[in-house]
Amino acid sequence: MDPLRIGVIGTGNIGTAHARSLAREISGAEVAWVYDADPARSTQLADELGANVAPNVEQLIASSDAVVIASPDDRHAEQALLCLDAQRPVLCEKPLAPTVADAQAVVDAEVDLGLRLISVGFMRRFDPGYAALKESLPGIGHALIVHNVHRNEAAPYGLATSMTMTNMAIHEFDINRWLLDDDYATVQVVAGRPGPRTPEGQLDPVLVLLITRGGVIVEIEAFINAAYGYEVRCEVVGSDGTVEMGDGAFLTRRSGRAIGHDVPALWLGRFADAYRRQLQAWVDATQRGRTSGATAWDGLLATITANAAVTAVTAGPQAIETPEVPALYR
Ligand code: ISE
Repeated sequence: MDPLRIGVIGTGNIGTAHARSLAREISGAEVAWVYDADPARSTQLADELGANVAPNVEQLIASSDAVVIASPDDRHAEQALLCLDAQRPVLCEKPLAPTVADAQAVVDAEVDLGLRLISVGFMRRFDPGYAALKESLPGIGHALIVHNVHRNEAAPYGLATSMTMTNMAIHEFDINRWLLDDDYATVQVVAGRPGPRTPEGQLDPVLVLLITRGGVIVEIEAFINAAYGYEVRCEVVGSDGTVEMGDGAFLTRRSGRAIGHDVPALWLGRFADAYRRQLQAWVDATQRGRTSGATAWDGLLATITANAAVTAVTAGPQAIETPEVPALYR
C-alpha cells in the first residue's frame, strides 16, 4: 500500500512533534505538506522533513490524503469542517473546539456526511499506563471514586481559568468517561487561594468535582502553575480495592541521600509513547477507512463538560446535559 501523504496544519510544539514522529517513527505515512500561520516556522520544519509548505489550509487539505490539525484550539473546528467538506480523514488535536457551538457544528457536519472521518487527539487513550488502569478495573469491584492529578510546570499559553477547563482538564473529562464507560451528570469547581504566579482574576489550582450518571465521584486537581514540573496521576478507588497510575517514571534513582526520579517539564515527555501509538493507530485505521480513538462525539462531550465546568466556576454546581447519541457514533 502507498504511504498516506499527510498534511500537518500548525507547526508549533505539538504539530512539530506529530510531524517528526510521522516522518521518522510511523509506518505507512509520510509528511507531504505543512502549513503554519508563521511561514518561517513551517519552512524550517518542511526543510527538516523534506515536506512542502502549503500557502494556505485549503491547498494543504486538497493536496493531502489525510490531515493532522494542530493549530491553536479556536481554529480546530473551522479546519475540521474544511476537511469534512473535502472528505479527508483528520486527526484533530484536542479540544475538538473550545465552544460547544463549534464542536456541535463539526458533529452535525459529520452526521450530515454520514461518514466518520474525525479522530480527536485524546492521546491518553493510547497511554500504556491508562490502558493498564482500565484493564485492572474489574479486579477492584465497583468503581466509587477517581482521584486525578494534572499539573503543569508553568502556564503554557497564559493562565486563564477557562482554558484550564477547555485545554487542560479536558483530558480528564475524556479519559475518566473512557475509563468508567459512563457520562457525567453534574460538575462543580472549588478554588482556594491563588498561588503567587496566578494572574489577578484567575484561579489556580482548582478542584473539579464531577458525579457520573452511574454515581461515581470524579475529582480532578488541575494545577497549571505547579513550578516543579509536569505530572499526571490517576487513582481509582473501588469497592474491593484501589489501583493507581503513577507519573510514568520507570527508573528510581538513589544518590546524595535522596531517592527519586526525574519529573518531565512537559507532556511531550510523559506521553511520548501515547502520542506515537495514537499516530500509528490513526494511520492504520485511515488506511482501512476507519477512525481511531476518540470520535467527534467524544470531542463534543468533553467540550460540553469543560464549558459546564467554566460556568460552575462562577455559578456553582451545574447539571451536564448530554444530547442523544447520533446513530453514526453508536
Ligand atoms: C496541553 O495543551 C496538553 O494537551 C497536555 O496534554 C496537557 O497535559 C496540558 O496541561 C495542556 O496544557
